[in-house]
Amino acid sequence: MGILSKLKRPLTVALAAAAVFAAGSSLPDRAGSSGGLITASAASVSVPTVTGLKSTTLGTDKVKLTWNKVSGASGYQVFMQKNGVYTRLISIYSNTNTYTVTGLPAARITNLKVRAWKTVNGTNYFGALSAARETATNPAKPTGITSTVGVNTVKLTCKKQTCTYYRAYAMQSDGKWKGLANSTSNTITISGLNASTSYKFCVRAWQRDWSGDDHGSALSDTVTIKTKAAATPVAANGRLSVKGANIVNSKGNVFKIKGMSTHGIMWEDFRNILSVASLKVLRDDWKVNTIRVAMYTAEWGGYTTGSTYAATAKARVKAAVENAKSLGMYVIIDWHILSDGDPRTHQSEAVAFFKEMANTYKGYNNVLYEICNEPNGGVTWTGGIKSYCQTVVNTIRQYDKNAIIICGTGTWSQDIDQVLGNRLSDSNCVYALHFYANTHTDWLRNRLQTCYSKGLPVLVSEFGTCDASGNGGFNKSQTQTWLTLLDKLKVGYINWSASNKNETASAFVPGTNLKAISAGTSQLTESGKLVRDWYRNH
Ligand code: IDC
Repeated sequence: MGILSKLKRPLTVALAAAAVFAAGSSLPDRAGSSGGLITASAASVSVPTVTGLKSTTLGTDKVKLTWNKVSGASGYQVFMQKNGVYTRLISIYSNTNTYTVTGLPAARITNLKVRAWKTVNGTNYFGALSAARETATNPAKPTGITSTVGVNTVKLTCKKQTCTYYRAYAMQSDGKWKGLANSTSNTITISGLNASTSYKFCVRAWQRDWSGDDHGSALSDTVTIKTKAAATPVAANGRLSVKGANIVNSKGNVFKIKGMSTHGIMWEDFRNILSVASLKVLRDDWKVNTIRVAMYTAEWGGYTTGSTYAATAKARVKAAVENAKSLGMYVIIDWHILSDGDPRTHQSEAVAFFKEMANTYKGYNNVLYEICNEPNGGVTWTGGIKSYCQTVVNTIRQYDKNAIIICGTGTWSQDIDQVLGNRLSDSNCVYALHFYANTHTDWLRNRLQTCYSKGLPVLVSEFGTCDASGNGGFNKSQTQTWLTLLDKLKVGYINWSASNKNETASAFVPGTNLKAISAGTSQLTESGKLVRDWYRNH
């Protein structure tokens, strides 16, 4: 039988000892372990067991005990458990009911018991030991805090010390500390933080006692930490390139372009979406990684319709490239042919334009070139588009060896199948497939799947959620069927359009200030809501 269970016996234990004694000399150090034990006459003196033993931890080295007084007691003895044995700490020679244990180490589990005694006719009679009070001193204040800072996480490390666990706290806006994360090691990881945000943290060490109560240290000194800026799409992925039927990042992992296209940038209002503020909303709230800058060539105000228009368009393209670069977004410079049908109509202007662009942006890793939006009017891949593309690609490659070049295909960029077995010699080209969900359905999806399975790199550099006219016929389910397929193939897509024109394809309601769009859905059309929601979740 162990000493602990012996001590639990609810007996009146009498110890033979001198009537007068000095503390610690003639009273036993171990409860129930003295010689000269119970006598027949002693058994008649009853000393009740101490009850109501309570404690308050006072800092790192003291525990204050209180208990219910035993009536008629001559004094008390306080016992502390050491190496599994309750050993006497003190004999108190009066009927008092408090004692403060001092000189304890920090974070020390401290189990205490008290018993009363009565001295009758020179003999000391002891009550049983009380129930144990299980407590602990507080751990020391954590020191030496260092941090490892991430975008959404911070790891705090403090000097290792005695305790059960460490807890990190963050200062709230009301000035109060809020516990965030625990760790049994001296490194605590705090997650779920916002990027580019300053936080005040501190650490507290906790010691758990045997009854399950935790005793906290003083708070460490405060550390102020700013989380890192979120990696931008370009910072995270670097230069894109074509690998097999997909676009990959600089590490060779498949990268899915999720983009918004402007409407025509010759229109003052529509080009406003290219402001840093609005692009940032598209990047952060919409999860867009690519902006397509649609520079019409032949429509009103288009690049080929006059030198003033050309100069204006070029300046806007350049501003857009810089804004996208500053936000780490990919940008597509789109030679937006439409009514000019055959790309060869303005081939010489295209060559001059892309020569300048490639020379200017050869060192940029966020620029892609789309060299003919939508050939149409009967021109086929082999009947003119391919030769145009090869000429412009060769021009670009004189300067920029690395940028992806997007080549339009026949019938408003639907005839990707014409490219099968007839690709350009340049391996860093992708071929454009455009769809409008209420017009182009299974038959065009099947064409995509066939071409993809044969290894043709395709990019949906433009899609609408509605009729091909851009107005009417919003079709949510066809859009979702398309996007589901594209996600499965990891083929990128870019929505027409991030504009506020009063037409179904527009993402923003008429009147929206495109220069400073808001996050959230309050400015969005049905189409805008569908696209934003998809982009945020896929
Ligand atoms: C449409 C615009 C519309 C404009 C018209 C002509 O949405 O406001 O009046 O061009 O400039 C495309 C073209 C794209 C079209 C779009 C919708 O690439 O320029 O925009 N579309 O018709 N191909 C298929 C559809």
